[in-house]
This record gives sequence, C-alpha cells and structure tokens, in this order.
Amino acid sequence: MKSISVVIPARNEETTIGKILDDLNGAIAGCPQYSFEVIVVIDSADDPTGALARNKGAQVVFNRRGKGKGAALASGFNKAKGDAIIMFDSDGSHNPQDIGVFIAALEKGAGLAIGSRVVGGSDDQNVIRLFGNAVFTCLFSLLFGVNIMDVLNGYKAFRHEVVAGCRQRAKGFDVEIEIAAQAVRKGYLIVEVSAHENRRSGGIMKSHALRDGFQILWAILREGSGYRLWRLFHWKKKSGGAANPTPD
Ligand SMILES: Nc1nc2c(ncn2[C@@H]2O[C@H](COP(=O)(O)OP(=O)(O)OP(=O)(O)O)[C@@H](O)[C@H]2O)c(=O)[nH]1
Ligand SMILES: [Mg+2]
Repeated sequence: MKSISVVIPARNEETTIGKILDDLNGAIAGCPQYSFEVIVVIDSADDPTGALARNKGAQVVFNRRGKGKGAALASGFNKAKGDAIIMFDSDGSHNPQDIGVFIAALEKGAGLAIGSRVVGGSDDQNVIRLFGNAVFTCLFSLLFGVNIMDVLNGYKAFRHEVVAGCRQRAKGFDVEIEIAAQAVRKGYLIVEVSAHENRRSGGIMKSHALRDGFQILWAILREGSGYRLWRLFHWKKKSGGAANPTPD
C-alpha cells in the first residue's frame, strides 16, 4: 500500500472544517511513507465549507448523487485514487492521530478496519444511540457471520477494492452497512481498532435517529438477505445441488 485517500463528507461544516484539516494534515505529516490525497465532498457551491477546505489544500468534490452522507461518500470514492480509503467525518468526532492505527490494520491484512467506540469510548452517545447501535450491530453480525461491535461507526478504512466495481446504493447513514457488507461479500477480513469519538465541535447534527434508524435497518435486512441467498446458491452449486449433502 503506497497511497491513501481520505474522503470527508461535509455539509455546512464551516465552523469545524478548518481545524479538522489542520489536525489531519499534521497527522498525515507523521506518515511520510504514504502519499495522501484529502477529498472533501460538499453538496453545493453555496456551502462555505468548500472554500475553507480548498484553502487548507484539500481537493473539493461536489456530490451530485442527491442529499445524504452515503451519496456524498460515493462521489468521493469515485474520485479517490488511493490504494486505501479512509472515511473521516468533518465535525470533529474523529481523531486524526488514529489514522496510523487504521493503516497498520490494513497493512496487517485487513480489508476493512472499523473504529470501535465500544473499545475507544464516546462522548457522543445516548441511550437511543447505544441501543440502536447494539441491536443493528448484532443483527448485522448474525446475518453476515462476523463478530464485530460497532458496525455503524463512520470512522472506517478499507482497501480500495472493497468498493471497486460496486454500485453504491446507500444515500444516507446506511452507507456504513453497505461498505461492511461489501467487504464481507468480497471475502475481506474485517477488524476493529480502538477509536474514541468526540462530541461534534460545532455546527449542526445531520443524522436523525428515527429516519436513519429505519434506513439502516432496511439496509441490514436487504444486504443480509441478499448475502444469505448468495451463500445458499454458491453452497448448493458446490455440493452439486443436494439439499442435504452427506459426507463421503
Ligand atoms: N456532503 C454531505 N455530507 C453529509 C451529509 N449528511 C451528513 N454529512 C456529513 O457526514 C458526517 C456525519 O454527520 P453528523 O451530522 O456528524 O452525524 P452524527 O455523527 O450522527 O451526528 P453528531 O452527533 O451531531 O455528530 C459529517 O461530517 C457531515 O457533515 C450530506 O447530506 N452531504
Ligand atoms: Mg458526527
């Protein structure tokens, strides 16, 4: 792995973007063995976040796929040239100095590294979020046969191939499910690394517990049932179509 793209979705984050990019540029300077590109994805030319990001040396990309974090990330992935991609929020929730830990996990063989707030802690959880995250992560783990603790965390790093050739359907926060599902389907190892989540340092929350909760649940059921059917089909093909193959 030589090059890394950091993709940052940002909608009306003008109060936070400058400091975040300063801190991120500092962290990047600590990883001289890699070449980095920083891509900030905004939705409209009226959003001052774009000009501020450009001033800090970031490449600014317009999301033309419709409103939402998932749509913005897909626009960024489309432009990303790195061997690996790091998803990074623009509200101060994620600590730039953690990028080294994510990169190390990929270098050790993971296809997808997810920041775990269960291990790293969070200043931004409440009962609804904790409960929702626990239920959705359990359901995802059951359907996909993996053992993870925090599938919804937006701090993720993955090999570019995880999203290559995939149609990114998720428009909103269901993107977290789609990316993890793609990694499982393509057979990549998923690991979790410790990552602390800060409270957003300015601006306004873009997520909505009920609306995004339903969207996430639907994505888990849709992707999970598709994956189970795919597994069944491949297993049947391998076993010559026998419903209950008996050992020789
Ligand atoms: N370009 C773009 N970015 C978005 C959109 N929706 C969310 N984002 C970004 O996605 C990231 C996560 O959104 P947040 O509002 O922080 O969601 P959250 O973490 O659930 O909410 P907080 O508790 O307020 O941090 C932020 O960097 C947002 O700016 C969108 O429609 N377009
Ligand atoms: Mg946030």
